Amino acid sequence: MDSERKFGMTRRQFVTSSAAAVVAGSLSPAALAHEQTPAAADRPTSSSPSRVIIDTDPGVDDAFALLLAMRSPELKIEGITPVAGNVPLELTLPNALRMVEIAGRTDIPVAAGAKTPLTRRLVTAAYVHGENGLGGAEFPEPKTKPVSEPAPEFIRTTVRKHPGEITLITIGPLTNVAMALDLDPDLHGMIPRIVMMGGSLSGGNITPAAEFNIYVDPEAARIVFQSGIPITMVGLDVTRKTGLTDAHVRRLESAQNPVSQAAANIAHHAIQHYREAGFLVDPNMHDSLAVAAFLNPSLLNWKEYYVDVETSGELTAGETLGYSPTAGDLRRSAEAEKKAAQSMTIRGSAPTLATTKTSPVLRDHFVPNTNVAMEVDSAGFFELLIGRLTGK
Ligand SMILES: [Ca+2]
Repeated sequence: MDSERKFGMTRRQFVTSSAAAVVAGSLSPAALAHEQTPAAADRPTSSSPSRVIIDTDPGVDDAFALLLAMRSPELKIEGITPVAGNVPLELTLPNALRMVEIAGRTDIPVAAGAKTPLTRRLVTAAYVHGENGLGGAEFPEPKTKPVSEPAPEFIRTTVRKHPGEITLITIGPLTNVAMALDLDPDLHGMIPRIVMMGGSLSGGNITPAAEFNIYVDPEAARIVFQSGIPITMVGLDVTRKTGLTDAHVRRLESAQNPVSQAAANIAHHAIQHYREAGFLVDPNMHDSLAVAAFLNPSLLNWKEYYVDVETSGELTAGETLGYSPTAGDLRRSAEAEKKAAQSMTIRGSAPTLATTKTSPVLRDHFVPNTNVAMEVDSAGFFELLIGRLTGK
């Protein structure tokens, strides 16, 4: 896909103009007025399944997330959109196709996404996911083909077919989503929510500051966080607490269905890969926790923040910053807290001596754009994950 040509302007111009619009406070009032609904309100409770698109870079934990989603009757998966991330697109695309074949769900369209981040060279995580992205677990070449539409166009047309209905579950770098939002200036108003594995308010994994998905394409992440679409962020703050153990693998192996057998195979290789690398912790199930958070938000505790993304830091690009009038050590009375939220300026770094500019003000008062997962019931999560994969 020639993503550069699909942009009306170059990627760099788009990113710059988007960031400038936000700094100047010129985002549409509609975008700013998005009320943050509690995560529990998103739980698919109605009898008809919830429409979702899953944007992914499989990836060991992506494979688990996809299998969990395809085994969850609460979801109507409108499409899967692989993107370059953990490994290059040449691997994430066939890996996604392998998962739909294993789950017997070749009815789900798979649309190939971006090969590179918006403005950066791709950095992969083969050191975690193995050279093939699945921890070295081998599966046959997929026979299924992707649809002809590139992922950003697929996201655009599918959302437009069901405006206000499709939740995006994003478990990779946000390149495809940012490109879809650029293709169609009205699209953000038709997406009720993004449930994201990404970011962290407690330090990164690929750098001390940044979580991998945001690090790979911080410019795309910034566009998404500033889009006005309400975001549910399942970041390292909680996903670090989900370790896949040998006991889980044994349960997966004991179930005689292709999904649990494939999951056991990937899990076995991933744990082996971790041990060989000298890790004393178990592989985290980052991405399947995001799917689980959509299926059952009560597995996690949530707190509202205004989240923004560092894009220009020499050491910190990809860091997610959570602004809240109640963050840190400050404690106020309820009344003072309400006042503080009204008058809380959300600002960037202090201006340097070399410039006459003032400190960039992102918002002149506190408006939360993100529900951030703060704590997780890890045992409850694994019951859901392993239960769905084994069918028991
Ligand atoms: Ca992923």
